[in-house]
Amino acid sequence: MERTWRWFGRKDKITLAMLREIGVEGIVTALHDVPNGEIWTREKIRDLREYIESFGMRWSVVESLPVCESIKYGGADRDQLIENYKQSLRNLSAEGIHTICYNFMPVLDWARTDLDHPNPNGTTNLYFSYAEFAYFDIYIVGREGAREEWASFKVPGLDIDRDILAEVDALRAEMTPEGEHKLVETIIVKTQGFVSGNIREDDEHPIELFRQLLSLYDGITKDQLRENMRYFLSAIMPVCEECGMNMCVHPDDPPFPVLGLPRIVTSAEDIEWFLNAVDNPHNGLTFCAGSLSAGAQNDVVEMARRFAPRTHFVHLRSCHIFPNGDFTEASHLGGRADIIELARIFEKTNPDLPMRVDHGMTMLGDGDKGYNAGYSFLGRMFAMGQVQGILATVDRELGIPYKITGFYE
Ligand code: DNO
Repeated sequence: MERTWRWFGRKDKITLAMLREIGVEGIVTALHDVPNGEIWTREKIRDLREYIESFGMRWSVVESLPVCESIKYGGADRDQLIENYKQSLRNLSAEGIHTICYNFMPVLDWARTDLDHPNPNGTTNLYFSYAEFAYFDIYIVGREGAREEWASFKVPGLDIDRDILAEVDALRAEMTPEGEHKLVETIIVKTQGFVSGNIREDDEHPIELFRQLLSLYDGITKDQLRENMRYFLSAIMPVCEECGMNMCVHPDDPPFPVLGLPRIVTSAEDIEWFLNAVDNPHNGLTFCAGSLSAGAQNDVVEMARRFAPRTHFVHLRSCHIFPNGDFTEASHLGGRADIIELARIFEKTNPDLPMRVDHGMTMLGDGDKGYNAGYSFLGRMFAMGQVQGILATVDRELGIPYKITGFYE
C-alpha cells in the first residue's frame, strides 16, 4: 500500500519536510479553509498540490470533501449543494486527485469522551466511555427522551447487561463544572473543529449550536438517511465515472447510533447496503480498521476480505474493547483489528492502495505540542514505523517489491 499521512495544511505544526524524513510517500489532506458546501477552485487545489509536490510527495487522497448536513437530512438546498460538490470533484480530478474520503454521519463526526486516557506504559490514548457519553446526552445536551433510551441501552455486539443509568447517576454525584466543560470540549469541540466539523474552537455557545444541529434530524430515520445517501451517490456517480473519481465513505466512529441520530455505516450489513444501493466501482469504502474494530459486532478481518475489492483507501489502527464495552485505541500491533492480516489482504488486492496510520499514542512530549486530538507526531510516527515493518515483511512473503524511500539502495 502507498504510505500516506494525514496532514492538516500549511498551518499544521508537523511539516512536510518532517514527513519526508519518515518514509511518507503521499499526503492526505483537504482545503481546510474553504467553508463546507463551497466549491473547491482549481487554483486553490493546484496551489496546495504544487506545495506538496515541492517536497517530493503527492497529494494522494482528499480527507474530507465534506458532505453538508443538508445533503444528509435532505434539506431544500441539497440539489444546489450537490452541484457544488460535483464541481469540486471535477476540479480535483483536473488537478490529478482521484480519491475522496467523506462521511455520512449526521451532526457529529467521530466521538470520544477522553483524549488523554493513560496506558499502562505512561503514554495516553483516546477513550470512549458509554457512561460519560450518556451523561453528556442526558445532563449537558438535555435531549428529550435520552434518559428513557439509555435505560434500555444494550452495548452493541456484546451480550452483557450494563446499567448505564446507575453509572450516570454515580457520575452526577461527583461531577464538577470543570468536568462538564471538559466533556463538552472533548465531544463536540476538540474532536470536531479540525476535521471540518460543525463546531469550531471559537464558537461561543457550542451546546446551543449543537442542539440546533440535532433538531435538523427530527424525524429522520435510518431508512430515510439511507435514502439520502443513495440520492447523493446516484447524483454524483456520472461525474465520478466521467473523471475517474473514487468515492470512499468513512465508517461511522464509533459504529453505532448516538444521540438519537441514525448511523448507517457501522457493520458488514450496512456496507453491503450502500455498495449495492449504488452498485458502481466508483462508490467505495474507506476501510477504517479502527472505527470498525470499536464495534464488537464487527469481525474486521472477515470484512476486509469481503470488501477489499471496493476499498479505495485504508486507515490502519486498532481498538481494544473492555468487558463493559468501553473502548480505547490499542497498539497498532494488537487489539481487535489484526493489522498484520489486514496488510496481507490489502497488499494482495492492490499494492498501490493508499493507506495511512490513524490516531497514535500521545508520547514523549507530544502532549505539549498542541497537535489535533489523536494526531500526535511521535505516536503516529511510531505506528508508521511498525506498519512499514509489517508491510515490508508481508511484501517479502507475497513476492511484492517493497519500495524504501530516502536511503541509498
Ligand atoms: C477522525 C477521522 C474522521 C474522518 C472523517 C472522514 O480521526 O477519521 O474525522 O476523517 O469522518 O470524513
